[in-house]
Amino acid sequence: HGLTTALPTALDRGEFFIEYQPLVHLGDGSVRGAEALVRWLHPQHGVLSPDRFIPLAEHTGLIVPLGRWVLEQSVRQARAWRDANGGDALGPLRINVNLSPCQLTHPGLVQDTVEILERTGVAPDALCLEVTESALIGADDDLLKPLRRLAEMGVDIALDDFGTGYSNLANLRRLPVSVLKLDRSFTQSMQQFPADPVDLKIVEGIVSLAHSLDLAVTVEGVETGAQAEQLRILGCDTAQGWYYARPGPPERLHELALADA
Ligand code: G
Ligand code: G
Ligand code: MN
Ligand code: NA
Repeated sequence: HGLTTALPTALDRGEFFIEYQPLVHLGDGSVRGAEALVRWLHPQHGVLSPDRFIPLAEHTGLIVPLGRWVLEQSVRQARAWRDANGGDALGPLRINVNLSPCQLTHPGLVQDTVEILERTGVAPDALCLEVTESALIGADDDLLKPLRRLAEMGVDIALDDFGTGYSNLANLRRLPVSVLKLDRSFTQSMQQFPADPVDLKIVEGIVSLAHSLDLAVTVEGVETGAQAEQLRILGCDTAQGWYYARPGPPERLHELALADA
């Protein structure tokens, strides 16, 4: 239908843009970075969320050039924040970028990433690539190789939507990941006070396992101060959610980072 025919030329027409949602340190509340979230400003339908067009982009193959564009824009933005901070005076703001499974199997991933980091002068450890847990289920060595290469360079790999059903905790050891992003459903179950005791135990167990494997834990979908406090007590490291900020323009992220410096 309409979206399918408009999608292939949307990139050339400059109709995509990126919003940034802060990642906040749960211990001290400081802004540590942001996740890049792509949107499509469609000439007739207005702003479309990625759920509306990422599956289409994956199906048509546009996800490879679109994903490369998102990566380049986001890393450029991280560089711009750094420059606006007078170097890293406020501490480096890190950038998280989502990777679709199709990008993982595309042979240009490592080289494109290296080139973008070199062109922008951004250090690999300022970049975190988010891959969903389901994309890596049963992943063979060929699929993991590019991620391993990137991890060896210092790029962080995060397992997104972690805990949504397929988790094989033993499998974690063989994945080149350094961050677990706990799925929003865990945060939602911290809504009631006291939270469900079984959910508390599960999160406690995941955090303890993650830390014992040297992985950091990020929580998504934090909407209230009570959730943030509960997750902080459970030992989670970083949080993201409407309680802190909705996804927004890059200037907003910089204001938030300055405000708490
Ligand atoms: O806030 P939001 O509606 O933006 O995100 C919806 C979903 O779209 C999330 O699962 C997010 O991971 C995904 N998403 C957002 N931006 C990108 C992107 O640049 N690439 C890919 N592959 N997924 C994205
Ligand atoms: O990559 P991922 O699937 O985790 O993308 C994050 C998604 O979560 C985006 O759609 C983003 O807009 C959404 N989101 C971010 N913060 C919140 C929140 O506090 N509550 C809810 N319900 N959704 C959120
Ligand atoms: Mn994500
Ligand atoms: Na997620």
